Amino acid sequence: MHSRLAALNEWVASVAALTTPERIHWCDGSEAEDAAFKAAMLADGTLLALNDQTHPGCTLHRSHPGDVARVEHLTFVCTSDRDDAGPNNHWMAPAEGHAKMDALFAGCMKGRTLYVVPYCMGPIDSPLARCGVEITDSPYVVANMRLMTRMGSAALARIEREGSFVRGLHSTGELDPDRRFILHFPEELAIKSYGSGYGGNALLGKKCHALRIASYQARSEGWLAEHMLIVGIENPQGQTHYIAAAFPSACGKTNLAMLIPPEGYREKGWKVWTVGDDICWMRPGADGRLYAINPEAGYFGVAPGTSTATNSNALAMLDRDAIFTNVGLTAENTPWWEGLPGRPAWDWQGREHDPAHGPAAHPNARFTVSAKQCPSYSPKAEDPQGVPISAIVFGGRRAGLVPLVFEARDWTHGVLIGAGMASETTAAATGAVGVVRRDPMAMKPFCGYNFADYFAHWLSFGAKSDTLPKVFHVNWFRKGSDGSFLWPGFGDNLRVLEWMLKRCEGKAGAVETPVGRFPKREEINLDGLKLSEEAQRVLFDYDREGWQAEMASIGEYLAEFGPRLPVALEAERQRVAAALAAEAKQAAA
Ligand code: OXD
Ligand code: MN
Repeated sequence: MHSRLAALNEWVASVAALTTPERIHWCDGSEAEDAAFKAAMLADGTLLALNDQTHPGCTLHRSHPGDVARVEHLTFVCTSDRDDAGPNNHWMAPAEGHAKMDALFAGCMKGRTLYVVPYCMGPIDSPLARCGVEITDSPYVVANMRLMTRMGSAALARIEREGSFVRGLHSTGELDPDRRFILHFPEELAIKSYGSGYGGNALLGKKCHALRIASYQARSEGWLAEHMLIVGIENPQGQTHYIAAAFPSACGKTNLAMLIPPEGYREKGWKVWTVGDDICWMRPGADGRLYAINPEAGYFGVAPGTSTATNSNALAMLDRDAIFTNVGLTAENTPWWEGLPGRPAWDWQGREHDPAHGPAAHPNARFTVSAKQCPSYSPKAEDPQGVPISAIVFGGRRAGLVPLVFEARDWTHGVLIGAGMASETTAAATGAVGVVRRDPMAMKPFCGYNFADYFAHWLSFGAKSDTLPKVFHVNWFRKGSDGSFLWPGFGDNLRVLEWMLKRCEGKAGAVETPVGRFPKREEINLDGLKLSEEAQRVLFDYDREGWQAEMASIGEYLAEFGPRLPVALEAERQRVAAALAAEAKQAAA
């Protein structure tokens, strides 16, 4: 008996009876415990020590080469009614799911330690936070959960007080891709994950709890659990506006959350405050505004491409007490990935680096680090009430059509823009990279229920408040005729955020089009930027014919949700499509 909560003790006992571990360890989250786990992992090779002079407390983990990313095709939502999971999820009946997983879990922890990991998603004293317990046989997962969540005794005390918690059961199993499944039982607030030790498959607080289970819970409780960064932008007058932005995996959320103001902005006093880089839980406050917390306590960021030019805040936080996964190494035993200066000596699999084997770091190589180490970490990130959101931003990787920025005319239109989002796939999930797919609100892999109901839930906020955030869409990834990116991105994205915040304050104009409000070009500050003639034209371009085709394609996608799709969403799409058609007719006349 290790908890005052009988339900927790009983669950741990039943899992132990199924998985037959050699010993059970209840994690308290203390430094001493962490040090002991790390020492054991360094001794058995699970972790490798890095250069203690340059990277004190940092370690490297090399995952199984076949276990390097999220596995969307092996991820299921198990609701009693198949339609509740929707066409956006793989579905399995709950009884079948439990039977399948319990057969895999039977005896799987023989000779291993079963770790009980109580955690809290969100500031420990926040009414918006929610708790869970992950049972795992991976000490690497425990060490990551300690950085990524508020893990240990304080979380256990809250769980005992509240009496309810999300139950996550995880085993690395044999790391056999044919015996790998990640199942969610939202009606039972339960997760079962087997056969992977990697990231979102194994750190159950992150994608499984904070997005799939939480989105389901949020719907019934009247809030939103989203795949969004949260960033505070402080203007030279000292006012800070908070922006929540949804981009698919590996599309620059971490970089935007930690943006360094470009030259000209810094000197004037612009500052950027990082609240979160991946997940946002928001609910309406008494004033009708949406208040957001970051449920996570750390960053599990994509390493390749992170450099002083793209994200010097991230680099600054990675020189101590970070866990690196699948990066390369220099001859000095420091972490290395594509985008960093210097040369790799070893690749992510521990082989002598040979460009013929591909990049030194796996494209989905990651760092795990406490959020508190981020130089731009917002003091408001610990505020139990959350931060008020002024603007919601949707965006994806789109080589063509989609301009740098446009604004929704109202909430319903904003929901359509989010629902119609598309992006090129990245290495964050197994499967083809660079394929454009619809990824509504960047939640395609993460929504724990039918997208049709999710869109209805989003729409429902429109009637509840008239102080909701403005909604925008951005595209940092537009390409020119020679295939190169037209927008410099990174710090210069602040120029676009500045326009949005001026729009929120009623201080900037816009040009109405059927697909949204485009900026007046002179109102986006491009001073000091050397944009090509093509960039200046294309980044702000409104291609009516292209948008007509896009609206038709969004219509085809939304039709997949059948009669469950909210009428108001399809009506909004038709409104936009009709306005485009009318404009085209007028232009032809
Ligand atoms: C992540 C992801 O790890 O989205 O954040 O894949
Ligand atoms: Mn993510």
